[in-house]
Amino acid sequence: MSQAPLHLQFPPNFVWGVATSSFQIEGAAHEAGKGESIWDRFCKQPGVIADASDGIVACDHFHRLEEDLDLIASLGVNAYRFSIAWPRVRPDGHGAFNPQGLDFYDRLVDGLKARGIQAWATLNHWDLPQGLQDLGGWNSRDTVHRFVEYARHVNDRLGDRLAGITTHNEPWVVATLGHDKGIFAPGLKSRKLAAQVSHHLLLSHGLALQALRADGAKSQLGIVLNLASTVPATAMPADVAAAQLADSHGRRWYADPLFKGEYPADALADLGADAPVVEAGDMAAIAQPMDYLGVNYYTRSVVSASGEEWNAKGRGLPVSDMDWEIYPQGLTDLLVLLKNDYAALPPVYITENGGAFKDDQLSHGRVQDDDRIDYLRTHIGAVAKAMQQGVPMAGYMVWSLMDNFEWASGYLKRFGIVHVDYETLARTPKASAGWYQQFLKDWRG
Ligand code: PNW
Repeated sequence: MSQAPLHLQFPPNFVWGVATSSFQIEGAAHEAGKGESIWDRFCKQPGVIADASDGIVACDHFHRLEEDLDLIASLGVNAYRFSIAWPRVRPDGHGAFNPQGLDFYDRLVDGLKARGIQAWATLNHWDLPQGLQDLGGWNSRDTVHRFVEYARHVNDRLGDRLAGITTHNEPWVVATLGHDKGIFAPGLKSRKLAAQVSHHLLLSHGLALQALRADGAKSQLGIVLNLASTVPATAMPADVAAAQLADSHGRRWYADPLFKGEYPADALADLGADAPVVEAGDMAAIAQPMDYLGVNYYTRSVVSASGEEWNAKGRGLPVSDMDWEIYPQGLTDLLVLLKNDYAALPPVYITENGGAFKDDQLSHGRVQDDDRIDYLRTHIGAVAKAMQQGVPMAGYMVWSLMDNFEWASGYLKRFGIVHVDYETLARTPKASAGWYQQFLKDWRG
């Protein structure tokens, strides 16, 4: 089958962007009245961050805003996805709002507007105010209401210039990696806690959407889920069943409430006494219609009944520097599955896609990251393929604009299309940035 060149497969109104998050790039952890976040606190725990680093300086984006805005513009993207640090806006999460808390984002949003770039703001990319954690964090139903207050405050001040507002980034990661596995902040280890946290995250999403709509919000409103295409390791019935249950705990646990107003029965049964407390009206609130769904895709998930980890590298399959299998077909499969499973599926944005690679070394002032170029090209191709199969695709954003604090991996894993030298904080566009720039130039025609 002959195919048109990749750039011709996307319509003129397609949204192309790069993405970041506040804790991973901003630094200025104790400036301009910012309060402590659970990630500031978590990083102080010995042994939890691979290089024992933190986000106190990170990429120093807070002090390099103009330079970074020019960098974003130089790529030729028409959208930038960033997140707002909740503890900058309301330092302890429940007391007084910080009067200067949104000044930085005000300048960011104006700077994007001046450059003709859409602003897509995420309200919660994991940096919960520590003051709320001290009151129970996402396990407490009160946090749901504090989130709605914060969302309304942001919308009042910035909403007129935001193309999109995302309530939460990857609630599965917050619930499961933060509250069950304990490898992300706040570092807790209880399946029951994680289940309640997931429900409160979803509920706060729904209530925030209701409140923002009542306030007359003009931005597109939605949520971002991390999703993998989940397949059994073999055709054995036990593996098939295990993959189905894993898909229910990962994808359907979030997408079913959002689009069908109910938790998947098999995951609920599997949780048993660990299932969350759900109050009357919660499920209807969660199922507010959304203007879009954001999907973060990195790899597929291969599941076996034995619970054994699928070792893609050991099998000679291509992997990134995170040892995540590089599998673009999984993105097409996932998107088609979403279309088939959810009649109410709104426009879909890939809000994160990218990788950390071993060829990220700066040498003679250049980073020749051919692996990343391959990754981006094939995954953008996978998006085009999904679109041809009727999935309502609306945009694609690369993770990430620049190398940054990769959570438990610290600064050891680099996802940027722009290299950051953590000694000098100099930014150097990698070969992949040049590739993306040229791709977008071709697309604009
Ligand atoms: C996402 N997992 O995190 C986040 O949204 C980004 O902040 C992050 O930098 C990026 O992906 C790369 O990791 C994830 O283990 C972290 O399944 C871990 C997982 C998924 C997503």
